[in-house]
Amino acid sequence: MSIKDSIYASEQQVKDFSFDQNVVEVFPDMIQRSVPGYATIVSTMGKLAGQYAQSNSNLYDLGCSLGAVTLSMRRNIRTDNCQIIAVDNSQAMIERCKLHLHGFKSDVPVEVMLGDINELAIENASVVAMNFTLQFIPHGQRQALLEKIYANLKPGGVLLLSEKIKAQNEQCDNLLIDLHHDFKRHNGYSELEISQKRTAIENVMRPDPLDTHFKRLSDIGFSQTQVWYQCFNFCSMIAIK
Ligand code: GEK
Repeated sequence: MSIKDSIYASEQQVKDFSFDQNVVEVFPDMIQRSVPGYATIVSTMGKLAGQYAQSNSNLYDLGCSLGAVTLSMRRNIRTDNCQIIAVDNSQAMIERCKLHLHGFKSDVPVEVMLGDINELAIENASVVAMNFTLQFIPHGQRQALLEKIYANLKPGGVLLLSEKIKAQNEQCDNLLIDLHHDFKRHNGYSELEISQKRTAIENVMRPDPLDTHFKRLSDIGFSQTQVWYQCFNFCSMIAIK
């Protein structure tokens, strides 16, 4: 059972958001109540991974947090000789992720690694999943990270990319932000929690517009990019090499 997120329930001097022990404790509740469609996105990413996994290859979960996508991919892999590599640069997340994954049995090997995905060697990949992780990478490093992923994907391999996005203009962006805040209110977050979380996250999470994602992925060489899920300013894409 997950613990209820009340990190921003009391008025406080808001610091920049970080994936520390306090966040780890409440993370499943936090992400479920904050990201529209999170459960659908995670389960569909697993199905897509099952569809695109190639034998004798690696599947990556970059910014794995507690390993939700790793678990979902692991449940769906029917191909021979695949392994999953799950990486996060938060020590607290990685420790809890290991515990979490050990709670479920599977024949698919999983390596859980503490590390910065910008420094990670990606090899022989058929599927690379980034579920709401790229948005935390500084803008100047996004292109190089995606180029590295593309270069080490096998032909026919896929990038599964979920992101919070910015709308084209301020009016539409405000509309999507309002709808998202309404979703959070509906899930029990107070006005104070919504506004303090917004302050905490604004310096660390910087969404790109959908056009920027499409152009970057196509410039890098991906032959097809398709949005398969969007609700308000949250979307999930598949990019095929
Ligand atoms: C899920 N995918 O539940 N290197 C490695 N990890 C990083 C880096 C980096 N440079 N920067 C951020 N992270 C998960 C949810 S959460 C999204 C992903 C959210 C990690 C960070 O520590 C955190 O665990 C994760 O990326 C982002 O399906 O909370 O909105």
